Amino acid sequence: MKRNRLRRSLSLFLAACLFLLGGCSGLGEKKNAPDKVEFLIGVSQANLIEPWRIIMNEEIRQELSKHPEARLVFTDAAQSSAQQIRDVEQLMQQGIDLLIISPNDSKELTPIVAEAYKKLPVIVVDRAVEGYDYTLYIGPDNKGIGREAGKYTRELLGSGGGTVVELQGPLGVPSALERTVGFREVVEQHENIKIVSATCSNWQRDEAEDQMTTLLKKYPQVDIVFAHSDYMALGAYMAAKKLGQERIKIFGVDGFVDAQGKLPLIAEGILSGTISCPTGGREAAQYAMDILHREGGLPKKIITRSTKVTKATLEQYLQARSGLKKESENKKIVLGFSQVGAESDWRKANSQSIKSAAQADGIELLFAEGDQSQASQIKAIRSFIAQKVDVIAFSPVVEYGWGEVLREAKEAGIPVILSDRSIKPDDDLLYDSFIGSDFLEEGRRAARWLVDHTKDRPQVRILELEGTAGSGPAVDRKLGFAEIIASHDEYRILSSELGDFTKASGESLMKDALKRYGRSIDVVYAHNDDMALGAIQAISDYGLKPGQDIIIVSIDATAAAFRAMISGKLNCTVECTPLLGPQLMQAVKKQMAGRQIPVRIITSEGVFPAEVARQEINGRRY
Ligand code: GYE
Repeated sequence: MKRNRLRRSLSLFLAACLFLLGGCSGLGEKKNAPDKVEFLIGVSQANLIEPWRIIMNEEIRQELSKHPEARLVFTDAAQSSAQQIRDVEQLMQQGIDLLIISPNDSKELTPIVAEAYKKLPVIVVDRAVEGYDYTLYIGPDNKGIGREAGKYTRELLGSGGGTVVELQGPLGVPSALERTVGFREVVEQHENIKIVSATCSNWQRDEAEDQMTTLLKKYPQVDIVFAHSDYMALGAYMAAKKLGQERIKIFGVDGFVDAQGKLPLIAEGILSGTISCPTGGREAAQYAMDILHREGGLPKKIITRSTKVTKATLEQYLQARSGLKKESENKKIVLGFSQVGAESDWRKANSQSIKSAAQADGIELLFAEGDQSQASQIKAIRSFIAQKVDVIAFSPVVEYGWGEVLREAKEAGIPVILSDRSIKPDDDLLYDSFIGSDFLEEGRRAARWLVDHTKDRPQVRILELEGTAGSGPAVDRKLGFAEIIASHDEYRILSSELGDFTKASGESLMKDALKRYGRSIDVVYAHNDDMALGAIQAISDYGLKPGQDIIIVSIDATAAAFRAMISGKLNCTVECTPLLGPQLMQAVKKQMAGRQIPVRIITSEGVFPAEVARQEINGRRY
């Protein structure tokens, strides 16, 4: 009986892949081909021996089949970087309008991706490339997947511990390496858990079966198997079954559904569970059309969400994947938003963006103004819970202290989206997505500009004006800046002063610092433009020329900062866009449609030195 079930599950799994493969073989085919194809999209795939990639291609094909104006061309590099480079060159020669690439190797493919990015939009999926020379990156959090697998392993074993087999993917591949690092971070904290592992060179089922057979003969007392893919987990199951060891609990990674939208490996108890790992194909196709149709609000990076799926949560998981929400679709969405305050031009632009995007999308917005106090925000969130809003979003004024109220929201069944700033500990089970900037990178960019701009000086003494204590942007902008200047001995921080992102705090801190340090201040690094503008005022009052006697670099890129650069008083501002409203509403609508939303959406940003201010200011939107 069970043998038939196994055979059926195996055939279902393979049928799912063959179905998808068959779908791929119609590459470039177009039913009811339109009169005029507007866009040609090239998809450069690293290989097609991994089921995960077959499914990624099929998701792209299925999503783009909704767009008759687009045609697809797929290439398969068959695990060769040299071949993939040739594939990209050939696609470029074919005149593609956009490239979707899943690199065979991050480092080897970085140059050709940067080359392509000079000429057309490039979406990188799964393995990233080095640097930021691409339009959009979409990928999973593989270390997070490993940690989730570690937590599940400990849950399955209980306090008594036991013996665990880890069937790894090829450790030369970042995804496998990160999964095992995350997994062991969690499991090795438990002294009663023994791990034995084996590596599978190509994520294949039959190799996993062979490896598992060898391990079971050597370690007959195995309790749990964690395989880096469901396909490999199936191989482990077949080995355990062959050796009469069905009691072993086996789980994998991926969580693909078959042609019927089911997950038989879990439904039929072949696997105890899986950690989902979206391929990013559907999202890549959706954003490709947004880019080609010049839609605004494009993020820079999207990290897809991975969740543990078991028989108990399977129905909810399948519904989230299909996006079929039982509730009536035409119900007006009610969004509760708790704002930090009105401390800066950036914040005012952020509030305006959220209000206008909600209005444009027909979302009822309950907007709670903050006074830069966590207590007020927690009170506002609790009021949203009491009002049973559909979704809660907020910009946490500080990183810590949100666990209790977010658990209350979770218990009330209300999804939470973080906008602008994030929380610590970063427990993404307490929120559904974080849409915001990479503050670490903003701090690095400010320092890189400064070093480039002052590298001939024998010494550079810096006054740092910090944002609100304990806030995500202040913490990370400080770290990012310090990381870059650490490798330049001639740069040193004279003093770091705690501000609160307001112009007034910038002015008073600068006034005090000038009394203490006078002309020994060479540079002011302000965590936002408003504090920089306050400092500029204090420097002028002191009798020095801001932007000349003292160089000033800040972050946000507000209109006032551009005006200050044009008047020669500010030297550079690093962009941190407040225009998060459209992306937030997109995420809210997807959440309400029952679709999974990325756990992290990082916005796209640039660096604006004074010399470009005049030409750029008219194009600015905040
Ligand atoms: O830089 C500052 C605002 O959280 C990124 O907060 C935001 C920061 C921004 O007050 O101007």
